[in-house]
Amino acid sequence: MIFKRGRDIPSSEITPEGVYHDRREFLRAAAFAGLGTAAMATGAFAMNAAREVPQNADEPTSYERITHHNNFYELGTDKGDPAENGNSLKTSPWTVKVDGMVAKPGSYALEDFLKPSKVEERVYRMRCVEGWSMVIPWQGIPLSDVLKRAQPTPGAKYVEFTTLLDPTQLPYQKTNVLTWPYVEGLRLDEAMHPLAILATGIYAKPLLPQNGAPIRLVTPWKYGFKGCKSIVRIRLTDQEPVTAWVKRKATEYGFYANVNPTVDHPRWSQATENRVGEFRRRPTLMFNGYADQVASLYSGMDLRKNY
Ligand SMILES: Nc1nc2c(c(=O)[nH]1)N[C@H]1C(S)=C(S)[C@@H](COP(=O)(O)O)O[C@H]1N2
Ligand SMILES: [Mo]
Repeated sequence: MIFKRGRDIPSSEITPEGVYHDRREFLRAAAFAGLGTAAMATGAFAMNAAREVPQNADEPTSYERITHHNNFYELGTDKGDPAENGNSLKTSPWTVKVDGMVAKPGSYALEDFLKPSKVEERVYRMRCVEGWSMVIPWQGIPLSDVLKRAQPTPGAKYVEFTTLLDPTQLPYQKTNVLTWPYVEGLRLDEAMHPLAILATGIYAKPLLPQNGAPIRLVTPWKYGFKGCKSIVRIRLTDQEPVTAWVKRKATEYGFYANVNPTVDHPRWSQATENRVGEFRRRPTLMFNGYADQVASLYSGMDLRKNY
């Protein structure tokens, strides 16, 4: 079959390299997303380009597993807790505030926050720092969209993300497993990278509370804890954000948190991973397999020091 890239297809519709690794996976993903022929054609176009990069075969993880094996400590520390306790989180109405070092700060109802952007389909490998991994078909908007709209001022260097603070909705905020609210951060250039998205759905369904409804960060080249859930605030700053995990144990959970099979966690190896649902462990890939896209962000940096 020959696909042509239509002239009328905006570049924002082109699936980024490394998302679809083979035709089978692409067609499955396209089918559940209900993509039209034009989008299918562009997907296939990108798929052919991506084929030059060897990738391991990546079957999307089942919806059942994606929604029942979670880390969301505000809803409990066992993997099954967030699915069980998620009902207490009220995800509508929802407000997202964008502030700090931006020319256009604002507080938006979620619908208005999303409206100017086109929701995109991204099938990403995800790797938890604890050693498990999944392949998740996300829907979301590029984080760069939101940042461009807010217009960071020249001194802005970092982006901080904050989860809702409300112990009535997130009952484990009454405990001190972490310092609440959960805070994460990225360098501004990382946040502007096209792979970084704010996700609102999985398998074309709105996010469930356990996955960080109604909107959460996704940075597939980093360990899962960067993916701040149920975000209420995005703040631009000139200081490296002090993240919840850096506060908890900076020697074990660094600010960068790039997936790196050659830098072990102090208490375990990061060389291999357990893809949830699989029996045999797989080798972990540098930057979780996204090195071609993101390695240049870290050129000249000592990744042992900046873990
Ligand atoms: N607010 C908040 N966000 C969070 C966490 C958390 O405990 N609280 N856990 C992180 C960790 S450690 C991982 S691995 C991912 C898991 O996302 P998932 O459950 O959607 O797979 O969420 C991240 N985001
Ligand atoms: Mo994690």
